[in-house]
Amino acid sequence: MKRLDTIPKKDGFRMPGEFEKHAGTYIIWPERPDNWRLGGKPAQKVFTEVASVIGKYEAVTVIASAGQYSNAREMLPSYVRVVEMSNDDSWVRDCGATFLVNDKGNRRAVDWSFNAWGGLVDGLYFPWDKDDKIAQKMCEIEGVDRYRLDDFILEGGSIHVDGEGTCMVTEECLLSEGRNSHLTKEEIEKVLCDYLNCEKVLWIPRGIYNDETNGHVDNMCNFVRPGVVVLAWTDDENDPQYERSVEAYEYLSSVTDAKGRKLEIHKLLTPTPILITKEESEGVDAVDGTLPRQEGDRMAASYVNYYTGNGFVALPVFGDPMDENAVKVLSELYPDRKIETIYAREILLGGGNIHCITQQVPKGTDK
Ligand code: KQY
Repeated sequence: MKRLDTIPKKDGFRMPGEFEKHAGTYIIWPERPDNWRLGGKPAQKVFTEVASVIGKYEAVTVIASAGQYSNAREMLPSYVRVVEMSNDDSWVRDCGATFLVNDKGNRRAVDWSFNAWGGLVDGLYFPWDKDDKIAQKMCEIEGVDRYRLDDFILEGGSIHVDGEGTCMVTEECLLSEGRNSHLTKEEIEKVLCDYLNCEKVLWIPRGIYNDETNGHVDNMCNFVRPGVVVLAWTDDENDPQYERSVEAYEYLSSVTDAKGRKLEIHKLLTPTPILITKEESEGVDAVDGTLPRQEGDRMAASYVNYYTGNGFVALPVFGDPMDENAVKVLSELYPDRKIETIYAREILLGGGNIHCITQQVPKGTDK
């Protein structure tokens, strides 16, 4: 498949909203022992559940390393496709391709540069070269040409779009030192608008407290549909999350989207703070250059990190009293989709959640 040197916006390609129809989704099988406890065994069970649930609604492809291919194939149901591909970790939202469509239903993709959330400044592991190749390989499998940006670092979890010209990001992440500090905010905005085909970028100040991705928007805020967002929220003024949510709410209340609409904002209460236990911490290998997992560290837990698929929402839950509220809020916001809950503490312990481990491929005219 070809590498393209033109601009998606000029070529008539746009990133669709995640709530638009999918051809399928990708997941990468977890195994690295310095991020996933006990060599990834508990996480593999939960990834299997995520793939199995999503696979009931849309085609799922799981990427597994050569060493894990047989194990993944054995654990996953036969309706999930497993392909062998080298990787550094399992966050396909971030290192995978960002797929685009045009009005005819043709598809292309953006292949951003990936540096493990901050490179040598504050990245989470080193090296990341295998992950940086994942998007290209996904494009080969899907048969789509790609726009490769060698000089622009971006993770898929740091953007959300409404498919109608609006992109949403956080300043904390997109302006972080380890990504594109050679560019101004205006220059970054231009790249986003050119490559996602947007007219307006909404800059939420910060994401979830203690989020090791420098505050990815996909843990903080999401488009339910154009003009409607959900925002992670706490009413506890003593929680460091409080001022982050309040400033985001005030910002989102003060702006309009690309179509000039005021946003309808729905608050999604976060779970009670989730801390790493001694046992969980002891299961993770300590490796120089990888973020350690220490007992008592607070994880960046949020219900906003859900995946929106064909006819369903895959929602992480934590065995917390707030789980029920999240199901209720999302059931009302998505009357036509089934809310599928998955107990996702093991994914959270790796530093993200269901949205971070999935990457949708939009439906085209060919698939
Ligand atoms: O939240 C994400 N999008 C990914 C988190 C990566 C964590 C790596 N340890």
